[in-house]
Amino acid sequence: MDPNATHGLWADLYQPKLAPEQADISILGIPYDGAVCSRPGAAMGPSRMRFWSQHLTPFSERRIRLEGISIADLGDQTISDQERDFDRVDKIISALTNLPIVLGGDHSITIPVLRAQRKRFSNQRLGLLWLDAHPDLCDVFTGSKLSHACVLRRGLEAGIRQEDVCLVGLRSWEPQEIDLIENGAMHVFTAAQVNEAGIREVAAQVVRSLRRCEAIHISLDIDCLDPAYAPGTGIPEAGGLSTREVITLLQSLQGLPLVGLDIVEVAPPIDPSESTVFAALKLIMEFIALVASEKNGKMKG
Ligand SMILES: [Mn+2]
Repeated sequence: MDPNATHGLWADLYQPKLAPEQADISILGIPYDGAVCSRPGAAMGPSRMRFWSQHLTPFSERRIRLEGISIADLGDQTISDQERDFDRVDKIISALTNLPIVLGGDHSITIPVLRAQRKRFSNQRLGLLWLDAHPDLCDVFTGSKLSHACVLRRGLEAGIRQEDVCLVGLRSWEPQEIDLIENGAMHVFTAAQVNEAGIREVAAQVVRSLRRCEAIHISLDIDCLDPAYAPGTGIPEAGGLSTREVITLLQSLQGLPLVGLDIVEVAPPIDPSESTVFAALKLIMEFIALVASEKNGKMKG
């Protein structure tokens, strides 16, 4: 912990005495970057996000008070054998009674997250908002089905319907992904389309698509952002979204039935200014603000 911290863990929202099942949100770190092809470092993501979370205030940027939200931090789950340990993560998340925020790690850690969410909401239509430079739709990549380039493909296999997936920020493709992107039923919004149409228009289309869903998970690869805003990531893809655009997109989800977030590919060792860690934390706090507004609204209503 940081002796110079201005706030407690998770902007004072962490309540160590609260039983995890009584908290609104469970935070789980998965410090694993064994599925990347180059430039590792995302394994350090959870610890740096926790560290700097003690310097955040319990407000959203629009001054929504977050203090009514309680967070249980379940610590980290170590991955040494992907297949075996992903099953363990799947079981942990499947058993949660509150809303998970999962900290990567490389994007492969989202594979058990999507499987677990699919099970938790098995009787409901599960939507997925996928914020990423990459669609991660490869079947096999560098010899592995559990590569960080195969995550969404595994999610579809777990039963998430293509028409309930919105991808925003895309700008890089593998040959084996093209057929699904061009001929599939997913809603694709490239970074270029966001630039041309404007984020408010794209956000409106995303909301229109996801409104049909009864539960919505967000998978946020920090490389959806332009490397100008998030240079500390394994594959910094030029031509990306601004932090401002992603905040606006998140804020426009107000009122939708959000059930979880994972935030991945934040790689502190290649992020000398740590601005990428802070960008991730900003987006997490804006997500928590959505949860807080929903809770406040329910209490009033
Ligand atoms: Mn990516």
